[in-house]
Amino acid sequence: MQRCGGIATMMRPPQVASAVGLDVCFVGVPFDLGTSNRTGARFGPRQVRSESVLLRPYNMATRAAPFDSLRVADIGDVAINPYNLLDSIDRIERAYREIVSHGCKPITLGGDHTIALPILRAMHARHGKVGLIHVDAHADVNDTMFGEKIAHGTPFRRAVEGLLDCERVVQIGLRGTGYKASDFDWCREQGFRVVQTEECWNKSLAPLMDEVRAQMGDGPVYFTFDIDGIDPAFAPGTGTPEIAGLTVPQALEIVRGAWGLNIVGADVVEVAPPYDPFGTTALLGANLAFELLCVLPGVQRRA
Ligand SMILES: [Mn+2]
Repeated sequence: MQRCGGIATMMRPPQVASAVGLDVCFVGVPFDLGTSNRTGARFGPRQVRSESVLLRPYNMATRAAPFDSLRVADIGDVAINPYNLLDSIDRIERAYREIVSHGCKPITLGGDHTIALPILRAMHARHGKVGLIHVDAHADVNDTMFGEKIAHGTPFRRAVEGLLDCERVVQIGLRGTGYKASDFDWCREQGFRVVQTEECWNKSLAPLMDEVRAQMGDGPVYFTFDIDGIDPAFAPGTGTPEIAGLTVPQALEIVRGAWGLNIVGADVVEVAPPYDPFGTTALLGANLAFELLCVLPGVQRRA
């Protein structure tokens, strides 16, 4: 792992060199070679860490106290190869295989969504096929992009090819314009539940999450949160924004609604600081990473 180099660690917990002895690690993946539109997500980890210094250790809504029962630290960034996408993907997978080999659950700060593929490969190596809670404006199930099998719009197509328990996949917040009108139907044909953003407008998502918990059952679940699932009014700092997205309270309902599941890892991806002049998107990303920490198995809730 690379050192954070004078930049704040995530929520200012200790920075350590590896996942040995940790229950949970924050880890950055400063990679955006897979973006199709605006680059800049490589700067996400450092800006999310910077904004995270405002966060305090207790969740005032759920009373979750993650630092009271879990050993949590920031292990820095995965050293990617900025000149080679495929080599970077291999480096990321190796880094995550190492993390999970110690029984440590990673909470990743991305990075574009391409990184979900090597992370899921490492999750699969440890846990077998996993369920997936996927919040995003996009399905990210293209077979190829410009002929390339690995890009930020293809990770879940690749993951269907052996990494996912497709009956335990939910995609929430999908919207916008597509390459074909049937784009999201492919997901449904695989067994995914697809909740397009129009189904989410103007209502609480707590009832949806009751159903998602039943869908996920007791098996391992990976939680991937693309910040562009949230409306660009709240999260402008991202590479592929789409209008009419989720609200921040809905995002919190989704994450908090994952409480009790067997979550084996999580990420917040696609925060792109060059389009985030006031740091609000990175601040939101930091809070979502904390909220994800708060629903991991083993976190206690104070009376
Ligand atoms: Mn997206």
